[in-house]
Parts: sequence; structure tokens; C-alpha cells
Amino acid sequence: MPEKILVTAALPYANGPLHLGHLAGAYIPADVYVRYQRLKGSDVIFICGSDEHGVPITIRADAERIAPQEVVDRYHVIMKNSFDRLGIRFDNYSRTSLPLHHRISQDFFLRLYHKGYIREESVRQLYCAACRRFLPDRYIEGECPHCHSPGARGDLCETCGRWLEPEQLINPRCKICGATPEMRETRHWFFRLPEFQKPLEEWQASKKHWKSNVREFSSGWFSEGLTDRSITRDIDWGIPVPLEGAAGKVLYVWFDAPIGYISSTVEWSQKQNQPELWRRYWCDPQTRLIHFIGKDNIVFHAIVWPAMLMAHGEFILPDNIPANEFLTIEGKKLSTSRNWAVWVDDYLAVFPPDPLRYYLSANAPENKDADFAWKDFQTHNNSELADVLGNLINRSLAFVEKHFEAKVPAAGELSGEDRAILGAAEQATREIGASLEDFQVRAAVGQLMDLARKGNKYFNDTAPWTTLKTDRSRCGTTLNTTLQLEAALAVLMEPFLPFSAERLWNMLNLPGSVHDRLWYETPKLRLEEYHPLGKKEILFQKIEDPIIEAQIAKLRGAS
Ligand code: B3M
Ligand code: ZN
Repeated sequence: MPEKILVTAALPYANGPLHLGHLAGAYIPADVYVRYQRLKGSDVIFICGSDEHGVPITIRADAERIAPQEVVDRYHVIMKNSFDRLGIRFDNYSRTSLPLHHRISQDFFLRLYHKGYIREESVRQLYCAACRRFLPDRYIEGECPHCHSPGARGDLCETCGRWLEPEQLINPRCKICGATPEMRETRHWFFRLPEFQKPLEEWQASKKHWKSNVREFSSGWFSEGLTDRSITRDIDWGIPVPLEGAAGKVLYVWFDAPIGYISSTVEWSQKQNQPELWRRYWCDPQTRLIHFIGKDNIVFHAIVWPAMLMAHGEFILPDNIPANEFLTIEGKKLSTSRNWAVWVDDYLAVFPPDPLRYYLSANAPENKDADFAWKDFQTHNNSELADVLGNLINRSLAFVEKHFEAKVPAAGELSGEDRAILGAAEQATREIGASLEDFQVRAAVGQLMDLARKGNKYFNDTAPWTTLKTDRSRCGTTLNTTLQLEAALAVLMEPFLPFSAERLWNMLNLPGSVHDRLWYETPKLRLEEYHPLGKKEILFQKIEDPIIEAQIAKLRGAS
């Protein structure tokens, strides 16, 4: 039985286009992992969607003086399109403003409510009399009580990184109109998180295989002691609280967003005309549920959401939460408000997707923050993709075209070197697989490039341009072996470089699509003798200095 795996990537807020920080944190590693699992023949589905509620959306709508629905309609389409163009291939990309998601979230809330895990309480909250509304945390700004820097938000001080309650701010101000807000009484609903502290701790104790950032983060929360979490808000954009007398209250976005993983899976089943299919994943303890996220989402995925799932009782818990650290841009913290960011669509207007996928894999912020630098991107493209992988393919195919009528030469008896390089491909198949099973995309892509390096060394050492004149059969054997290696490389590069893998597949004139191959059959993949090759193309173009300099100037000019 193939392994059943349900992979999710954090639902991005539909309040702006995608940037490279998004990609490096969650989407590239998730897509690489899923593509590998598909090749492995696992029963895997990849689920995502736009997060369309919450203050991030209303802030953008207010800034543009348009309705929140217009904001999410616009960015949902933009993001979905960027994902497509990057080859991030979800099985379903949904959106949380769908009625289906509203209903599922309300049912989830009610089930917890009826089980006694949600309580109501009157609380005092900052209210802006000028705007005539209660102010969500992010609508309040003031001086941080800890480090005294100005401009701390009601939920967080970005300078010292401390979590805040709005009433702790010194000199709080309404972010919309600048007025000083006042305390008023309002009612909210709270999730009894402390009831799950013990089961959560026990559950996490069994997760020794999790990354240390997630485990350390959680144990910090556990030792401070979990507290009830408010799960409703006084804003007019969101999912209405499904209770009598709760008019004007909506579910807190972090309550409904993770439920989006379920509703997106339900939507996927409906699209397959098998409306109950989603249960095969969500309700089967054999399914491994894997959430790819950035580190700022750890508490919600490792603590609050599993507790919600425990409280609900019908669904599986996450098996793993590979959380990545942050991506800085040219050495500085990425900031969308200061426009210190590289936007995916701007990138795609100039470059193909694969070099970016490659660079963000080779330089993934797995265990510590990583930096995106345009020069470094250029170096990776030129001296690895073009000079190593591309060069091996290009010069061997050119050779076969010129001297063997573009047909796979017959292989004579294999030499030790021939067997060694084919053995290296077999070993790389296992090693890359093992790294990806362990969510180590960076190591995996390194192993891929090592294999290509070995291929070049093999080609140099066996010097077919010499044997061409001295021993044509040996020369043919070398080229045959090189082409077998390249067929293997096409499969092994597919998770990272899906577009180039398919092009290489076609250049080798192999049947069907590389996406339909099986990973562990890669070493057995054989090009027949005299098999005609397809049309040769340059797989990776070098990037010239002026192109990169223009990107750097653009980034600096825009900020
Ligand atoms: N939208 C935050 C973010 O984009 C949030 C993730 C939700 S995952 C359920 O970083
Ligand atoms: Zn502070």
C-alpha cells in the first residue's frame, strides 16, 4: 500500500502579491517534497488556498478605500497565477471566503462550543470613538513597554520581538485616525487551550523527529503555561460567530485559517465528484499530515491548531511541521511595507522559474535564516546550473549529434569508470530520497548537483574526443553511459527543476512525461541502443551582469 500523505502549505494572506520570502519559507520546500512523493508513488495530496480573512485584509482594503472582497478577489487570482507559473502544483488551491469554508468553520466552532471547550467572557478592549469601532490589535500602535521603541503594534513589538497585549502599550493610538482609543466593554469567546496542555506535551514528546526550532518553540510555550485564547473579533469582515446574540462578531482569522486545510480538501473531493474522499485522508490515522510553514506560524500549527483538532476529535493530528526560518534580502530583513522585497511576478518577468527554485532550494533557510542576494543567485545559476548540469548535458548531446547521428551509441563492455558513474546515480537516488524524506531540501539539491559534477568529471576523465579516434566502440560506450546518467538526472532533478527536467526528457526523446516516472526505478531507466534523441536546446542560460545589476538597482530604487 502506498503511503498516504496529506501535505499543506500555509495559506497566504490575500492582501498582496507573493514575494520570495513566501516561497523560501513554505511553498518551494513543500512543492519539492510533494513532487518527490508523487514520483515515489505515494498517495499524496497537496492542499493550499488563500487566507482571505483577518486584519491584514481589512488594513489593505482601508488603505485602498475598497471593499475587503475586492482585495481578496484580486490577490487570490494573482497568487494562484504566480504559483502556477512557478510550477508549485497544488492538488487544490482554495480560498477561505467560500461559503463551503464558512460552513465548515462554523460547524467546527459549534462542535467545540457544545463540547464545552469554548467559553464566553466580557472583556475590556480599546475602542476608537472617532472610527466608531473596537480596534483589533494590529490597528493599535504605541510605545513598547519593554524596549520603549515607538511604533510597536498591539500584538507584537517588531523591534524586540515580544508579544504584547494592546493595553500594555504606552500612549496607544488608533492606527487609522491617530486618535487615542478608550477602554470599553465587549464580549468574546475563548478557546480553553490549557485543557490541552498535557495531551499536547505528551503528543509532542513523541515527536523526536521534528526540527529543533519547532520543538524548542513549543517547549517555551509549555513552560510558560498555556492560557485561554480569544477566538472572536469585533470586525465586520470574517466568518460570523454562529451563536445567538453574537451579531457583529466574527471568528478570529487564526481560528478559521487552519480549518481551511480541511475545507480545501473537501472542495478537492467535490471537484473529483467524490464528496467523501477527503475523509480518507483527514479521518484515517494512517495518513501523515504535514504542514509546511514559516517560523512565524509555529505557535498556531504546533500548539493551537493541534489542540483544536484534539478538541474536535474526528481528525488526525499533524505528523510533522517542517518550519523554515526567514529569508533576508541582500542582507536586510524583508519588509513589504518598506518595499524591501523581491516580488515573484517581477522575477518571472525576467527569468524562468527553475533557477529561482534551484537557488531557494540550495540556499533554503532550513536551520537558520538565509540571504537572497542577486549576485549569489547569478553565481548559482551560472556556475552550477549552466556550467555543471547544463554543460554536461549540452556537450554530451552535441557530441552524439555530431559523431553518432543523434542516436544513442551502442554500449560495449562497461569499464570500472562506467560502472562507477552508474553506481553513483543509483546511490544519489537513495541519498536524495533520504534527504527529502527528512525535509532536507538543501542537502538533497546538493546531492543532485554532486552527481552532475561527477558526471562532468567522468566525461573529462574518459575523454571521448580522444577515444573517438582511437577506439570508437569505447567512445560509444562512454556516451551511452553518459546518456543513461542523464535520463536518471532528468528524474532526480524533477522535484527541484520540473520545467528543465521535462525539457531534458524531451531532448532525450523519452516517452510520456518525466512527471510520471517512478523514483526508485530511476537506476533501471534505460535508453535503448540507437534510440534517436530529440531536439537539443540550451537547458540553462547564463545570466549576464547588466541583467543582475538592473535587478539590484530596482530593489534599491524601490525601497
Ligand atoms: N495567512 C499567515 C501567513 O501568511 C497566515 C497563514 C495561515 S496558515 C493556516 O504567514
Ligand atoms: Zn519592544
